[in-house]
This record gives sequence, structure tokens and C-alpha cells, in this order.
Amino acid sequence: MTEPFTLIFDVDGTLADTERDGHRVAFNQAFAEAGLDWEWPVSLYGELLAIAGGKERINFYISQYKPKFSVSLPLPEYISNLHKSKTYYYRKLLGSGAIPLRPGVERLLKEARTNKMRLAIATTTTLANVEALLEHTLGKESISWFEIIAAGDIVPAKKPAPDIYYYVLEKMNIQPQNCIVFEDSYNGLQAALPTGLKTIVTVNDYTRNQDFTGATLVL
Ligand code: XBP
Ligand code: MG
Repeated sequence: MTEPFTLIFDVDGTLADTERDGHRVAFNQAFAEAGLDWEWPVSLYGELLAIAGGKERINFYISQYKPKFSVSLPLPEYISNLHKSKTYYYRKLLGSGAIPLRPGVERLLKEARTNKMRLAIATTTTLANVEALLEHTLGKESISWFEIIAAGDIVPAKKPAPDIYYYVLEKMNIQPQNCIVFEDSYNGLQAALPTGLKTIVTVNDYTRNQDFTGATLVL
């Protein structure tokens, strides 16, 4: 019996355009709540997206733009607290219905389920953010549509490292030949390619000019 096909989805920029009006806004709300005069405008955020992972992105921003910044707490602890606050604001934004799924995503997921395909998620974002996005767009039950939701710190190295995709392949005990990955960014494609996974890239305003050499299809 041939193995059923598996669709592996990235989240941010792929399932939904979460970055400009979601994550970016939540980062700014967390900075304001912490009394910081930091503000990430749309263009700067586009540059900072080169760094996957919210905590890593804040750390990069400090090193590049606020090198004199200092706090009494160890910096990683301070950043982790700031990121928790950002995640709170991001989930509140999702709860307000501010971020819909991209066109066609719901139809694709439902058709895949009708055709008994296996579904998985491989994302850099925090698990709680994935669950909130699914709950507030498709309903809480949709979280169970995905056999694996591999997210954030579950792996030691974030995209463009391939760790998150190897993690999904291993946990689902599947071969790359029977899978397709959906991604939106250069980092995401670079993470999938070394594993042998075929990747469909769907671009958005932040990623359309990136290099997608090696993608099976760019939409
Ligand atoms: C995109 C990311 C994430 C989000 C922010 O993830 O790099 O870091 O920008 O989410 P992907 P967190 O495209 O792999 O879904 O602040 O929770 O990291
Ligand atoms: Mg993405």
C-alpha cells in the first residue's frame, strides 16, 4: 500500500500574512509596555525578518541598533521576558480576528483532508501562536488536523537550519519523496532543501524579491 502524501506547512507568511500587521505590531506593543523607545516600522521589520525567531530577532536588533543598551537582568532573560509579552499581544491580535488565513489555504487544507493526506506544520514561531492562529481562523478543532506542529524552540537551530524539517520527517516517520512543503521565504526554503523535500514557495510583500533557487514551484 503506497504511503499517503504529506503536506508540511510553514506558518508565518504562508498560512497567513502574520508579519507586518501581526508580529510586528505585537513587538512594538511589547516595547512600549516595557517603556522602551524602540519602534519597528514596516521597512526595518522587513530587514529584521532575515533573523528567524522573535527572541533572536530582538537580540540582533539590540546588537545592530542599540549596542549601548544594558539592563540589570542577564540579557537573554530580559529578552525572553520581552518576547513573552510580545506573544501575549500577538495572541490578543489573533483573537481580535485581525489576521485571516491567506486565500485558498482553508480550501487546500480541507481538500487534503478529504483525500486522506497527512498534514504537518514546521514553523519558527512559538507553538502558542500557531494554536491561536488556527483556533481563530478554522476553529479549535483544526489544531488536531495536523499530526505534528513543530514550532519554535522545539529544535536547537531555527530556519534556515534544516532542524525543524528533519524533526517533522522523523516524528512522522515519512520519506521526503512523499511530501510537499509550503514556504514563503528564503530562510524557509533553505531549511527545507537539504532534507530533499520538494518545496512550493508562495511569496508575499516581504519575500517576493528573495532568491528561491531550488524551489519546485514559486507562486
Ligand atoms: C517566522 C518567524 C517567527 C515570527 C515571529 O516563522 O521567523 O520568528 O516572525 O514569531 P515561520 P516568534 O515563517 O517559520 O512560520 O516571535 O514567536 O518567533
Ligand atoms: Mg514563513
